[in-house]
Amino acid sequence: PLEPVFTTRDQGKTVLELPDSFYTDRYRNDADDVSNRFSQNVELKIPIQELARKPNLDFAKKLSLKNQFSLFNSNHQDIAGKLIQLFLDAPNLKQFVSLAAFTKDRLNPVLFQYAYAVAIAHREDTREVPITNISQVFPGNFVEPSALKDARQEASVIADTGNRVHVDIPRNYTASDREDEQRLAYFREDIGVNSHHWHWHLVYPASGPVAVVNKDRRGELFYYMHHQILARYNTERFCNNLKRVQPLSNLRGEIPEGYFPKILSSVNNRTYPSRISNQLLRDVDRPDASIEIAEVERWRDRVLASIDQGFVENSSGQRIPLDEVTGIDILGNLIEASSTLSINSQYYGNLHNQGHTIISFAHDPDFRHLEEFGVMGDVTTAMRDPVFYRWHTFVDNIFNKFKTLLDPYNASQLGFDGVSVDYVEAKLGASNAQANTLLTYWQKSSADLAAGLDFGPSADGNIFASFTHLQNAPFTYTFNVTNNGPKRTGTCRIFICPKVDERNQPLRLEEQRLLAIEMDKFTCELLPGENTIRRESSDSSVAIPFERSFRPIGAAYQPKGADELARFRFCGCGWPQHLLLPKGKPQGMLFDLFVMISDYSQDAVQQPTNTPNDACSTAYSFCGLKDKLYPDKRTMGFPFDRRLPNASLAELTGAFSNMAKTDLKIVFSDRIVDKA
Ligand code: CUO
Repeated sequence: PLEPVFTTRDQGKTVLELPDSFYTDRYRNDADDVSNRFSQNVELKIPIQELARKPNLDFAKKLSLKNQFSLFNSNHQDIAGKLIQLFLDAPNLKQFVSLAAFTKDRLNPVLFQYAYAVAIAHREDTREVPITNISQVFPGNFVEPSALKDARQEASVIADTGNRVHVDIPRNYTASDREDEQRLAYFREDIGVNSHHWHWHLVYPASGPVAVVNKDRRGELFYYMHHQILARYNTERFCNNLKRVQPLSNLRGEIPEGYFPKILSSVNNRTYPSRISNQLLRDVDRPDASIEIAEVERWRDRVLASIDQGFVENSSGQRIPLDEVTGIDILGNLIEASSTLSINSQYYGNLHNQGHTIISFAHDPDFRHLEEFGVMGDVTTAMRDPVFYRWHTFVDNIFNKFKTLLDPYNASQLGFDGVSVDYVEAKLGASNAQANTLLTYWQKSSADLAAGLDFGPSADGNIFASFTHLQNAPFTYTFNVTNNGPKRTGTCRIFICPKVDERNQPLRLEEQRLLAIEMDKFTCELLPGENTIRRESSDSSVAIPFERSFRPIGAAYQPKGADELARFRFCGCGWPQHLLLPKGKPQGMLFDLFVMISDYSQDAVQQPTNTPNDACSTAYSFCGLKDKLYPDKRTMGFPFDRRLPNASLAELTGAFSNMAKTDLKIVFSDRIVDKA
């Protein structure tokens, strides 16, 4: 019998030479150019082991190779959980590779890709293995399809020249400017935004083996990461003269926002279904999903009632108090819901996930047109749709309601005796730059999408997609801090808050705190006397650089040293650095730049010993640390996650010497800098 063999071309592209049970095998004796792709022309052949035991894959039967796979669908979640378990159970690396090869072509490709990536992220023996960015595996989910057609034509023409093909992804291709929501398309359809979201849900699966799902403060991070996305989105709306997102609280009304994604599904070569303007939601009754709106409403009411009562009930009827430390974590897992961690999924249901499901099937709720779900059904694509932010605002409001019922922070929680922040600024690198004026602009960049494009003879890493995205000029924070005490450690927390809304009306502190954007968080040593703290914007604890998400053009990027290499390889979770700042306005838009230094002795987390050093999770504010506890003991979003004792931000910083703020102006320049 044939021994399965991996064949590897340059640029790490891997294809399989397959035994006869694989469907790709059909191509073997077809035209030369096709068979070449699977056999000859290879630099390296890696034999793989026979499987010790062939797995029974019947558990995945319900999801055919051509169905869309959704992480919001409970059946699909179950299937994924079993596949992840199977991958984790492989006794060693060789058997894991064989198992991956065996399952890859037998299972739904998106299911496979998800479970395989989760397994790589969680197996001990694959710590060093890179997870290819989702935009590179399934570029159709990110790129306007006519651009792919251009690429296919180009690829066949330049097959032998070795020139790189540049495919231009057009801007503003999903709607015209008749649609107000289109002003935010650059944010919603950003490749970095969507791949971050995919990666986050990969690192924090909602179901599956407990060891994989049960991560420190997972539910709280579900709340906080999505809350921060909304703070950023709302602020971005102000920059574009749009009002805050209205929560989708009423599932019985029309949804004014339509969305026509025009991107390809990864499984059936169709474009994702669209949702017309003013669509009504209906009960979903399909072979692949069934959920009544009334059921979701019932779950919503139960969750809200529990928040009012201050406790939830677990499945044996015990009351679990929703306290200020663990309450948000319990609610996060129960509202999302994580089927593995929800305290009582029978009673509280699956509120957030089933909302995604109902919305994603709005165009064909009873399967009469044989249509699959829209972009809201998939974590890879959901953030493209304006309704994503409406649904998540509804979810976020539930969390915020809980937080609002807690006591406001008091002086002992907020203060840091003897520490005073005397001066704060943020400044661009140029020597003549003005303090506290920052700059955004458009930039054209390239990403290599070849891993997911199989275009015949030249499909060997030669396809680059150029796209235009928002960018910010790098800047440095400088803070002067006086420490009237012994040497000690602080945690420096940096936020920016919009000062006014879309109509130029000043925002109250209670509104500002819900819109506060976390920019960075890091520990700092404070010597007695005066200290100057400097920090680069590129070191942000929320963001990752462009190079981390995509293989950059040519050989230009060479990671320096083992540490950087490790980071480059497997760290795709993190907000894209190019969207670290909101866009601002051409005439400049004012923000409050807020800095707080809290007492590290109250923030510190004792990490378990013997956890391997983690080069990866530099965006720990949003993504945590791999295999470790969340590295900040305060509740996420501190100090803006709860009500504050003062009437305005100026009063707050006036009352606490360890806080300071300054006006920050963000100026947007409407020109495109071409890096592609
Ligand atoms: Cu990330 Cu709704 O949780 O998409």
